[in-house]
Amino acid sequence: MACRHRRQLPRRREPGQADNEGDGLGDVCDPDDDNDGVADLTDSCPIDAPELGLDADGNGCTDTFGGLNSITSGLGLSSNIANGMLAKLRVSDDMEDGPSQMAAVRLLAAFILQVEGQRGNAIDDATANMLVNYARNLITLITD
Ligand SMILES: [Ca+2]
Ligand SMILES: [Ca+2]
Ligand SMILES: [Ca+2]
Ligand SMILES: [Ca+2]
Repeated sequence: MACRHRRQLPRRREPGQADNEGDGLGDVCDPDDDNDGVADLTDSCPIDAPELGLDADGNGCTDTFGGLNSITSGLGLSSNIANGMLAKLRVSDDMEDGPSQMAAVRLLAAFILQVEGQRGNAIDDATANMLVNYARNLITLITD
């Protein structure tokens, strides 16, 4: 379906044109279908806005253990640092569904401490901020 020029038209829903978040701009014409501030072209979840703004990496999706795992894996850290960080995430992820929520939170706190330990060394400042915010978002999601 073509995107019609409708700048002069009043805001209204057009029948037959999907409008995911109901802002009056049909998906075809809407550069951001879920109004999360991440444009469709770069939004990994184009019709799903992150929960409570819990999107530390700005990919347009609610942050997940899997997401932090792949970011951490992709940092190019030396294997002893990366393995320690990834192990904390893996065990925390295993625990958060069970009765060990607090253990999962403690492991994420340990992950944050490890990031802080590498800040300015193996991990640059901006990346460290993102990783810490990401891990905090996971804590929020676990304890919510
Ligand atoms: Ca819309
Ligand atoms: Ca979006
Ligand atoms: Ca995200
Ligand atoms: Ca999104």
